[in-house]
Amino acid sequence: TLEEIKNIGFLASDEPKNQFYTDVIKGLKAPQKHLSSKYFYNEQGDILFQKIMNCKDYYLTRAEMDIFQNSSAQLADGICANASAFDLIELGAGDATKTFHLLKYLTEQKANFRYLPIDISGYILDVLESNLFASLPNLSVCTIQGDYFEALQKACELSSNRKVLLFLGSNIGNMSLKESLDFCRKLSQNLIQGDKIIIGFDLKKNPATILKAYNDSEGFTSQFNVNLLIRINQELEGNFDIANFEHYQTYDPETGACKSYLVSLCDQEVTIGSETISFTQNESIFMEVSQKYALDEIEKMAFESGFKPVLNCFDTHHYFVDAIWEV
Ligand code: AVI
Repeated sequence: TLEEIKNIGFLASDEPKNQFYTDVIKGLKAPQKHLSSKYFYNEQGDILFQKIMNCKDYYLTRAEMDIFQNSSAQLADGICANASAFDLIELGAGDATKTFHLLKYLTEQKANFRYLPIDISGYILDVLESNLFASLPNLSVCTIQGDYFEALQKACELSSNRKVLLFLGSNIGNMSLKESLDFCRKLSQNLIQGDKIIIGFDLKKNPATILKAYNDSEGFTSQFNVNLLIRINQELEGNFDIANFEHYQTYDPETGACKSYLVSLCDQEVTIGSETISFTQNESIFMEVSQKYALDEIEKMAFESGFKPVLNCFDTHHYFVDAIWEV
């Protein structure tokens, strides 16, 4: 039932805080220091990500918005919205501003579906739920806070409807190539024949356009990265001096990997709880990958993970693709 699904949120949000501590210490003690970008999204991180999405250099959100604003009918056709009752389950829904256009179209078409947005941020889900209630009062919504798979598995166990997953925003780009393949395999294993997924990929394009999106002139991406150090200070008794770190972004057009780092500007020691981490001048912390794809790489990923490609929807500039795959 929807009530049972809702309870998953409580389980997921009880994840022990020391998982964050363990991951941070492990990452900062590795030969190449690294932190996980999944920890970017505290309340301040959500605010900064909103600013990134609205800034002129970050084209991804506008490109995918273009697809949802102008091709919702095509997307609805691709997922066979009128064929049978289905659950539209969105992984990492955020504020669902793009999905809103599809939800509106489906509601107008009287499609028989429920919307189950999953997100790690309870704050964003609360905002989403009240916005949807105000704008689409007839839509059946059940928000689920938590980790993608925990929440998805439970949602799949508890519902016998056909499933359509949404995994938008190039969130898949924040995984390594191996992780993304494993992730898609796990998705297809949680689905059954006839279920579908709409998955958003940022496409390879002029390298300068990509680099600019992650080196925005307003400095939001830099703040977004540094915010994780501030979060460690606040939540894990850290003492990072953020003035001693600088954001550095790379893009490799051969591999499509766009990577962000924080570089230590001096030799320094940072304590986090009972641990001390030493940095040499110019040593980097790898923060995040935002992988860019070619269409043939996307198709290959579909087949290798147990899906068949159905349809590709593009924005006007062909910067971005929402691919529909079927199990
Ligand atoms: C959420 N994700 C798809 C964003 C991206 O483009 O990789 C996160 C982000 N990092 C820096 N800017 C935006």
